[in-house]
Amino acid sequence: MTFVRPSFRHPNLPVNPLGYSRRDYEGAISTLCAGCGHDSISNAIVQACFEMPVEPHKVVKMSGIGCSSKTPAYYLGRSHGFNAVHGRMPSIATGANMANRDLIYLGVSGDGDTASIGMGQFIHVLRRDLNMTYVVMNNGCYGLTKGQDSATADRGSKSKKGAPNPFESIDLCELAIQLGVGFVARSFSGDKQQLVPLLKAAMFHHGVALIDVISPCVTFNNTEGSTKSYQYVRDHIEATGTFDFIPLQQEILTHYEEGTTQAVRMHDGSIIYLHKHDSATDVTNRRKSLDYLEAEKEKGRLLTGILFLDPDSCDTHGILNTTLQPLNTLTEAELCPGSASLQDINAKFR
Ligand SMILES: Cc1ncc(C[n+]2csc(CCOP(=O)(O)OP(=O)(O)O)c2C)c(N)n1
Ligand code: SF4
Repeated sequence: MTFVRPSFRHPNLPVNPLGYSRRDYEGAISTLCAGCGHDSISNAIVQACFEMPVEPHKVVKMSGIGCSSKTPAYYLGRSHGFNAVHGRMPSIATGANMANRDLIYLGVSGDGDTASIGMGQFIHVLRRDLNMTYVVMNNGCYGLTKGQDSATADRGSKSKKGAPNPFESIDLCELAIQLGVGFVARSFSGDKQQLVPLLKAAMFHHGVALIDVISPCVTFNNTEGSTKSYQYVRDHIEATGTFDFIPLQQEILTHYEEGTTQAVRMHDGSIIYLHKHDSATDVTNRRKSLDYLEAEKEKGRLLTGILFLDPDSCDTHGILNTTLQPLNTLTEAELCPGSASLQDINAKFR
């Protein structure tokens, strides 16, 4: 049996301004369980990259290990890819990004891959503010190894087999806001309308952009007692607002009523318009964002949308003041300017 998509395509498929059809952003046929939330996220990634549009060869897709980390095989078949070992995607992303800052870095991971074995790598890539989009496909369990509770499973939540989880859960978004991340969002795999613009905005953000996507595991964690099931999420979801992402090159047609809209200009001039449900929502204030998240949690609601946004954040290259030219294009003479230069550098540290 083959899972490779046939290359034949209808000659009149619609194309984006770069001349690519949606098919050019797809990958192999998914082997995940039918109904798995991760497949919906893969589709949203394809849609976002097609619509933005990005050149497929300008994207680097990376992951660790897990059902979620298998998904890069199912999208962006013409992009660069690296499937790291369990929980180690951030260090691979850091190395690649340091060598070539000119590409778009898209990492996907699971809640096990990120919040358990990969927690050390995760928090450090956040605090270093690597210029990448980091998507967590969060199902509250280790799907690939048959559904054990993960560190994001809520206390008291119960998967298909086993007892209610006795431990406190880790909220990846709160952690990211505390660590100074400039773009923090939460979404639901079943909400493509919200997820696609979120992905686009995240890829344009300068610095690390975290999107925690609740993505139900239909095989092991979609039961009545689970807080990561389709039913539970649908019953408890609340959004900071609906929003539009307008890339710099695009004509601005959006119009919202005064007083209900927050327009945030991104680093490159693109704009995010947040149409707020509640006029008290201010996603650019770190403390208020944390309060809002906690307040909704107390009400038993799952807050989605953009949770925190700092349009002026600076990525690792900016923090380290590296050259604008990608390091992998520097010549030997530029990289090794000679022992006199080395002595000068050493002298500055004495
Ligand atoms: C070093 C190491 N330890 C443990 C495993 C076994 N293992 C594979 S995937 C996984 C967890 C996957 O969970 P998650 O990241 O949430 O992804 P999901 O499958 O739920 O999408 C574990 C524990 C492994 N592959 N490597
Ligand atoms: S086991 Fe769960 S996470 Fe893995 S593919 Fe199946 S539904 Fe998705």
